[in-house]
Amino acid sequence: MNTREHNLTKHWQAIDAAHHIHPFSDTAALNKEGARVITRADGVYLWDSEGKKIIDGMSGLWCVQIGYGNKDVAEAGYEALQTLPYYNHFFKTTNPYTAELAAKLATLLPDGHDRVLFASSGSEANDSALKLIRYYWNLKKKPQKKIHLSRELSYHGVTMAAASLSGLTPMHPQFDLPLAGFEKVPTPYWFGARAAGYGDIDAEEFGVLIAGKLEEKILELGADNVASFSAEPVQGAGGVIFPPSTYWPEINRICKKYDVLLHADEVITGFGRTGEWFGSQTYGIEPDILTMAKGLSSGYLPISAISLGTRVGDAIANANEELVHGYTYSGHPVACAVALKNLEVIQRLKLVPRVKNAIGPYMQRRLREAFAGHPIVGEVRGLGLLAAIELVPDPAKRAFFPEIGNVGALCRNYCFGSGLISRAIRDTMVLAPPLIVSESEIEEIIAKLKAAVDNTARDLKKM
Ligand code: PXG
Repeated sequence: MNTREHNLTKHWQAIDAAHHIHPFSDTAALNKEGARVITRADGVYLWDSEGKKIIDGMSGLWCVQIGYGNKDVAEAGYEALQTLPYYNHFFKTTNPYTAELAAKLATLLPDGHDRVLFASSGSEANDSALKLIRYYWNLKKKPQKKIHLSRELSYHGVTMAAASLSGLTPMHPQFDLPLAGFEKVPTPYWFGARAAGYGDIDAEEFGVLIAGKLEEKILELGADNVASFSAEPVQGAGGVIFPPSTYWPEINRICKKYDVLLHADEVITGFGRTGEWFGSQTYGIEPDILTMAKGLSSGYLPISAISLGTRVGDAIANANEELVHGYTYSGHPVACAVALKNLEVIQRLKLVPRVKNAIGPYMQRRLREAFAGHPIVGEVRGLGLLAAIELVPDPAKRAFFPEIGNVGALCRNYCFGSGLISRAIRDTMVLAPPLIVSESEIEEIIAKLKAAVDNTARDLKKM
């Protein structure tokens, strides 16, 4: 080991521990251990300050669609920094980068989504979406439509409103959330259906049943009081939950029937992850409003957007009054230049059809082959470059480990130890590699994950 690097690791860990509070972390416990210091990245690989090479099975936080180190995107950012490092859109101004990006998005988004607003993170985009939903109903003279519905286990971000919208309950008590006016409905998590007391229900039947819970909730609250239903096309941080094919058509129907705006949170599913540009296109979702972030710039710079379908877009664009909303960094020119180049790279490399027809099906097939008949794997599910492996005590039973999360954490630690980043959500191992991942890199990811799951099974005396 290079001692200079080693000393620097200790130095960075020490100043980080003294001065930096990390997201979603137990600060005291982390500081005792010392944070891993990531110093560079290229393609699907990261390197830490000790020189260790790590394969990134999670695209950072589900965002680096084009992989790390893309020079075209770096140069587009550098050029914009030199040309127009900052200007805003508040006082009757725009700039070429922002206008071009807005127009480009209109060509990729679901039909009717011709107008966008910009922000800098997924949380901000969702917060903005909820404000725009409230404004829409005020414009329509239905100010009593104010309740925001969303699903259990959903993740929509951390601002006061986005955290209130989120259905992952541990996000609430520290902050006295949710705010008033946020209500939850169940999610179509078929693998967990038996454990949740739904018995041996068929997946497609379960999709209709769970969609029906939205209708029940709307009727209970009164359709006149319900503003919107927000959902991720595929739930990400809640456990990579793919809806049965019957679910979304029912949700479209119910939202239309009760005049509830449908908000698709595409922060993870946008930009090719499921084999189409947006998960709404994969599942035939007809959103009135859609939020995106992460893959919009492949994470190279912070930028997010809110797109408006015809109904909401027309109402807001023709309101004939000032829209009293916007951030200093809405449509930041450098972030827009980077996002625009990122979209060009995704198109030039044909990454979206590649995920749909080639690398996505390859990863899905190889994962199922690797874990077929494994003593602690209850299910392998996935679509495109998104997958989940359920670790369970007895694969025949579709029941969970009694102390949820311990086995997942054990397996994740084996992954880290072998130089693979995979995320454990409860006891579900999750993969979302960059869309540029090669077949041999998929093989490396699966071999490491398989070894980690085998080691976990041995520790549990199941192998
Ligand atoms: N919506 C969805 C669907 C997300 O996945 C957000 C909104 C919020 O985005 P920002 O940019 O405000 O973070 C997200 C973010 C995890 C993890 O551990 C997932 C996210 C963020 C951090 C960690 O899976 N998703």
